[in-house]
Amino acid sequence: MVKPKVLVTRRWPAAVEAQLSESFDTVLNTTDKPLCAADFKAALSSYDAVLPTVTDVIGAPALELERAQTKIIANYGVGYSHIDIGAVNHLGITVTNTPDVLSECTADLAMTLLLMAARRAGEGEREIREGRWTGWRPTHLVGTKVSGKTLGIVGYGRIGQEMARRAHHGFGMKILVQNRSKVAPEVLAECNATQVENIEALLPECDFVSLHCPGGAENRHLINAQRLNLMRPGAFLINTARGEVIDELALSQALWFETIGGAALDVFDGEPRINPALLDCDRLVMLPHLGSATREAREAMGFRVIDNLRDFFEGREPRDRVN
Ligand code: 8YV
Repeated sequence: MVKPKVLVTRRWPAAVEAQLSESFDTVLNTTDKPLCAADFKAALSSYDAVLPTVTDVIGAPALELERAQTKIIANYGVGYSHIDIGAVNHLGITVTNTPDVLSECTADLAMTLLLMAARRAGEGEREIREGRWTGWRPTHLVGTKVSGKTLGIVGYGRIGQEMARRAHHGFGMKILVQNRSKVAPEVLAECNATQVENIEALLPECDFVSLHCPGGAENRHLINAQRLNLMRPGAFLINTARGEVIDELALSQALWFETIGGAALDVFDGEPRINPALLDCDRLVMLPHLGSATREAREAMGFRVIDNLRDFFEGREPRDRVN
């Protein structure tokens, strides 16, 4: 059988690249630079499968094709709001993602951010590195206790549930949930969580709010100035979902005027560009999209892509089809 021709848009863990190359006629983008729309258009006309990441915007310009050679876009990552699913559907292309295998690591990172923001870890680190630490004193960098507080989780999918487990079983936090559909009682019961009607009902009740919903147009600026105003003074906002979910200008103002206690972001609108308004905010922890960045998760994500390709090219329904 002729091996399907597969394009990998960024460098992946070596073990995954090796396995891909064994099973498929694989082309690696050895420059490791994101491809542009024209590159994608060309790729969709010549490869059987294209394997993008979050840095690959596959929108209208790349998809203006009469017909595509590509049969499957197997995304390396769980979020796929960078792919215009409507336009892809017109071309009859299957799209898959990599759920489950990064949930624990992403929740670990969300918990890291929550703790860093509450305990002012970023500020402390900057102080030491900049030679500004003058020694211990009772009033120095006093943060907020995490244990026993209330955590609101927006989006109770796999990652949101992993976050709840860490916060509830590890830190005795009370869990409130906002989710677009009704969460099964037994799923809520695992962390003694309560689902509220909508985000307006959630925000005023929480000491911490962690975002785990999808990105894309439907959730763009879900957290806007009005909703930031509903948060408790002193509350913290954590985002490991997608940058566009937060109106970053409104967040910078809430931080600047101290209407909330702090925030911690792993994702940014238009990343890797950082909105300059955020850079001036001291009570803000920022990480460069590290949610799934562990050796274990990144390898598992790659092998999950391979599973989907095998399913597809061997005539089975791919396990993680999203369209
Ligand atoms: C991935 C992520 O590493 O899977 C996702 O949706 O946000 C990340 O943690 C990244 O998207 C890889 O494409």
